[in-house]
Amino acid sequence: MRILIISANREMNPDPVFPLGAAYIAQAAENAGHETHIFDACFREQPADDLQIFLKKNRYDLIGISLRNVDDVAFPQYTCYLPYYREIMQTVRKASNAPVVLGGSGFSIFPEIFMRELGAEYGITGDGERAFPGLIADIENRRAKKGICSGADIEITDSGFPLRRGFDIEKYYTFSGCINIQTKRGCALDCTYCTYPFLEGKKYRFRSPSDIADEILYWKERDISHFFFVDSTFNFPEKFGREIIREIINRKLDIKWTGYFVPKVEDDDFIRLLAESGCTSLDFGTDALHPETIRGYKKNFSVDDVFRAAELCHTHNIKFNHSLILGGPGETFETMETTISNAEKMKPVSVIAFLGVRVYPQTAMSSLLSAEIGIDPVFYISEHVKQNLLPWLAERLKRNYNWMIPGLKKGIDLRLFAKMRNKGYKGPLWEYL
Ligand code: B12
Ligand code: SF4
Repeated sequence: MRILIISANREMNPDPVFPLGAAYIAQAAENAGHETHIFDACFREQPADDLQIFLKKNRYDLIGISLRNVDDVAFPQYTCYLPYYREIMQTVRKASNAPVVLGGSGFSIFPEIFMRELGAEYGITGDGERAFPGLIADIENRRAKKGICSGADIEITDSGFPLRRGFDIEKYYTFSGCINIQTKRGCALDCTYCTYPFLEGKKYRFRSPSDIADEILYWKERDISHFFFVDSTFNFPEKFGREIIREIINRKLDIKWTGYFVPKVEDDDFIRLLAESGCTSLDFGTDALHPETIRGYKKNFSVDDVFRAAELCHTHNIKFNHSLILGGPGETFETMETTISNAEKMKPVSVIAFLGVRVYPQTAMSSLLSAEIGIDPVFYISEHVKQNLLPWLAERLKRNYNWMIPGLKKGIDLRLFAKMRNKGYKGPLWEYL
């Protein structure tokens, strides 16, 4: 079959992100013997117009659309991407008769609503590598059932890696400052607001460290040396994180890298090894720094753990960012003040603070809301701070120049970010604050 994969995402904040999921399924379709093409909307000014022209020139038997994001989770000034996805879908319908398959993390969170809103023939939730070629085979054999099917959690031990043909790697490397790599899937933890255990499963599925190192080497041979490990938490379980670090060190890969980390470190040696392997910064999923607020989110660390992790980072010269959620369940101005002042004491390079919790249907937090949770985002904000949250934060953080608040556009200057990338800055831009 002639297959087209459309990667619809065009979000540029904090960086344009290479569409790893779309690349995985394109590779899977190619491996199954199908002629696979890519339409990537990311850097296009007029993606719908370009798509129309593209589809008029090329005929496809099946079109897959990858929906990574639903919205930007940025209260109060949020963006919901559904109207744009509708435009893409309408363009596909106008210019092609091919049936459409939807997939991606955004789709997997709201499959029924996306199917209804976009009117696709098929949808696949979860992993696409096996389910997508399976569906193509069923369509070829005329036994495919319309509607949503689940891509059951596949084994990824030695699944290999996508070669990402058809994407503008150079542009992604310039403007996102890295190439992204996934080392495992799953999160066994249970934070009350988080979709990751639902999206990737609660059971860890690990790639082999040598397969990961082979992927790094593949890119190194193409002059790419900065990486982002997209795992939900790179250091949990820490033992697997160590195996990857050792592989990077033993094979002398000589890279720079970053990723998401739980702010809890077993021992000093781990941070030392991280630095030795080329890790330049850790993005801590801290959320809060008041004991009760942390407990409320069911995090697996204490405030003391975070202080210790921060101290070790300073000792080994590794930069770190705290990602925080301000205004969640039980939050008061007092708990928020504790979180902010504790964060300040740790001297992070930067802090990214989200306001309120974007609630998802599959999470424990959804039971706290009576409103319907849909694609247009619903944010939970504690009753104790609802009234004065924005003026209070504006005053409290007015001199915190290294704090970014996506929902207030504080610290976000996309033109400056693009200029920095043009000048060759690599890694997360917050590292340079
Ligand atoms: C790593 C990550 C980031 C990193 C990315 C770094 C990098 N250089 O890659 C950073 C920090 C930059 C980031 C930023 C943001 N992120 Co983010 N991110 C993730 C995370 C943890 C992993 C994404 C990933 O690479 N997965 C690995 C790939 C292989 O998996 P996948 O994309 O899901 O693809 C599989 C399936 O979905 C499926 N599939 C994919 N496409 C298709 C298509 C078809 C047709 C089919 C059949 C199947 C299919 O098959 C694939 C292989 O199995 C996810 C959460 C998660 N666990 O998924 C959030 C997630 C994608 N992010 C999310 C959001 C919101 C954002 C931001 C908007 C937040 C913000 N305001 O800053 C920005 C947007 C950035 C952008 N430009 O788009 C949300 C999206 C949901 C939503 N509410 O919209 C997620 C799901 C987290 C969440 N809150 O639940 N993110
Ligand atoms: S917030 Fe992080 S540690 Fe908690 S469930 Fe989500 S991915 Fe796992």
